[in-house]
Amino acid sequence: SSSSESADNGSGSDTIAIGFSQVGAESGWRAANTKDIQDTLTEENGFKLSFSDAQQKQENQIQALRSYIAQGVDVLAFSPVVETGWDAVLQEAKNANIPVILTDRAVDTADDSLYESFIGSDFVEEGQRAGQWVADNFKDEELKVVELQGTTGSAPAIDRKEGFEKAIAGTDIKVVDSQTGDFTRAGGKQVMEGFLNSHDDIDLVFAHNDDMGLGAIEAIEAAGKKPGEDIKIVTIDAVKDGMQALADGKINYIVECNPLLGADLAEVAKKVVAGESVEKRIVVEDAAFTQEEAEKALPDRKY
Ligand code: GYE
Repeated sequence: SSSSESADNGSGSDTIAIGFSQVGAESGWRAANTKDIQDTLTEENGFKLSFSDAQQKQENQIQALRSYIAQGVDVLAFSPVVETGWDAVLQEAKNANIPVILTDRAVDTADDSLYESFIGSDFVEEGQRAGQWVADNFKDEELKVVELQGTTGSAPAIDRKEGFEKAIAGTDIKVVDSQTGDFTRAGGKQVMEGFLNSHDDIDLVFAHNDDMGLGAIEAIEAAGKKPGEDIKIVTIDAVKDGMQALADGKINYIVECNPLLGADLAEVAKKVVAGESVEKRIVVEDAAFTQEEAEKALPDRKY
């Protein structure tokens, strides 16, 4: 069994060997998520964590998962960079009797017995809340929106787009352009520069994360316009830099995405290894912030 393997590999029979494949280091959100996982899955807490950064490449994640399977870890966890293309490696884990826990992002698979649990936010709802704020505040206006999408094919990019579109359906709020900025600040800046060149009448930016919104702020300022006033900005995540820009009036609204998934992951991993049943889907709760609320929340913000 997997627990006797953990005794064999010298980590002690009570220690859980866990292999974690992280998406990358693309954003402030990701940095907070990585720190929380590394701070929680400690030896003190009963874990021997092997951690790797896939630099936003699926092939790197598959390679990392295969090497953890070969090492015979007790449990695998990962945040899948994109939704599709996991069935083969998940089947390999299953054949090796190694349970898999998904954190943060979902996979798209016909066979959901290939993983034990998925811990993370409801991204459709996040997009919907962002769109609802726009609809509530500008419902009687013709509004031209540009969208900075997250990584193509990733669960948060697909779902946030869908949720936002649902919320603005039937209004005069129109998404006139939408491209990926790969969840990075540099990507957001570059795509926003292109948008500013091809549209002279942008009213609002919907960015799938704070970092791309922060990149858009740079592009808007370089074009001689005022972010938050001439061009409104709505983002998702609520990491420190985003919250600061919100409090400073450069962003108008942020829907939170909670990156602190370590505690839930530790609990689910312990249960799975002990053979106890776990919930298939654990939805993490998110808040949302206006400019005034960001100002109040900032001093106590942990990430
Ligand atoms: O919103 C973004 C990060 O998967 C929820 O990935 C996560 C997203 C997060 O790059 O900042």
